[in-house]
Amino acid sequence: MMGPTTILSLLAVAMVAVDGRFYSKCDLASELVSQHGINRDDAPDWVCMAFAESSLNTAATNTNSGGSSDYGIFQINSYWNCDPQDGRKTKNGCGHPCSDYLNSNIGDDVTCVKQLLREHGGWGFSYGHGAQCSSVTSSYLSGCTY
Ligand SMILES: [Ca+2]
Repeated sequence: MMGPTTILSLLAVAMVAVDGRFYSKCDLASELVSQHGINRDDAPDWVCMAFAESSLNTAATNTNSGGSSDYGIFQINSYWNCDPQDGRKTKNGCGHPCSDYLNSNIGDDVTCVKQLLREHGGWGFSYGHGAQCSSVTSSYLSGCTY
């Protein structure tokens, strides 16, 4: 059942999607493998993580309790991994303005997540992956061609 609160939050997500794009699971898997060098065997983890973090919306933003924000399809964090360009000094580990992680080109987003995977030795940096994807298998993308 979708109550009024659910419908309002869906509208809120839709309104910030103006310059972004909603992927399907299959489209994202296909693009990751064919254009961004992701191993086919790793595609379920990537797509599940993105779905958990953003519902596959490249324009998704969320504010964290500590005051930082998360950006885009992989919810890249403004304190650690991008520059919010609002005067705050941040670590900006991936070296991009956070706004680069809200558009429909996910190439730079993928590059940042690849860097995080190397630095952390796996998906431990992603709350969404830990919560929903730790036992994901290829069946997550059954029916997809990728
Ligand atoms: Ca981007």
